[in-house]
Amino acid sequence: MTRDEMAQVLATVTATTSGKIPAPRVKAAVDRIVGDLFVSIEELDVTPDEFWAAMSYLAQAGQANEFGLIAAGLGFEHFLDLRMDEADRKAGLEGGTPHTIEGPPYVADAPVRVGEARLDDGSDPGEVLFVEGQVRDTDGTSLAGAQVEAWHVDSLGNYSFFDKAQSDYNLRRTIATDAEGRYRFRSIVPAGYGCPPDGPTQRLLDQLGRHGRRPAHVHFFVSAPGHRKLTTQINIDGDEYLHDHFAFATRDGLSPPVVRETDPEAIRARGLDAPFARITFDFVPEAERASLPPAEVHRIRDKAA
Ligand code: MBD
Ligand code: FE
Repeated sequence: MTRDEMAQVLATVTATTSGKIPAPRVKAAVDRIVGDLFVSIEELDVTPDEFWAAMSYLAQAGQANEFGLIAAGLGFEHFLDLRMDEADRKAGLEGGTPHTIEGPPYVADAPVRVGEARLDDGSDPGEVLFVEGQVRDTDGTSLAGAQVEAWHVDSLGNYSFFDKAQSDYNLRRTIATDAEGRYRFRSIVPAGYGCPPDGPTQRLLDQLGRHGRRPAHVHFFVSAPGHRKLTTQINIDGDEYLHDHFAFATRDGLSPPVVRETDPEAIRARGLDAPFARITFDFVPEAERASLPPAEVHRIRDKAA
């Protein structure tokens, strides 16, 4: 088809029939994307069979609730994160903890604890992990009463809620910082993450010659009054997938050292009988100011019934 002919079809299908446009922003996006796809179909000479295979794929991805995974795996979530970075830079923001993508596995309303929490329910035989640190302002002031939401997978690589074999909110807690702005929690060292092996996302990655692995990591939301909500993750340092990452989420400064504690005294002091891992990580959310770009991303998130 010629360019002119394509422009004509596009004009026909994007014409309004009622004379009013209730959602101009939606219309602008849909018109643009439809036009871009017409061009892609033309230039790639996409056959009707291929087009309908793609439609069927999208339906399956929706049914499996994997659009969040696909958004991460195709780099859209990282791209959006980089665009937020650019907007922050232009607004003169600098010096806080780097943010990175949220990913799909957050579940709202995890139990809240003050100062410290245990995230695992005791049934996971994984290595014990202690994580602790402080929430501070960019000027060093400690932030008491900040909320640190943490979530991660078990030693098999699965998130509670999505994995119904785990107890409710296993490995998910909200910790309010103490008077010195400190938080700490006990958990187990998470395994790496892999996309569900039989799911639509992994099927697509297979066809692209890609794996669906992520390094072991812990997700965080950090919220403090007067501060911008921080969405970030720390990786377990040394993981083989640190820099080969299906969701492109690794950023400098987010792989703190893991200290392996083998000293019998230290082990006994924690009431344990085997060596454990320890990570120290401080969070520095940026102060909120008028006319900054929004820090909080709104998306429909899962919620336990
Ligand atoms: C995850 O666990 C995750 O953290 C991201 C970013 C994408 C998919 C799964
Ligand atoms: Fe994750």
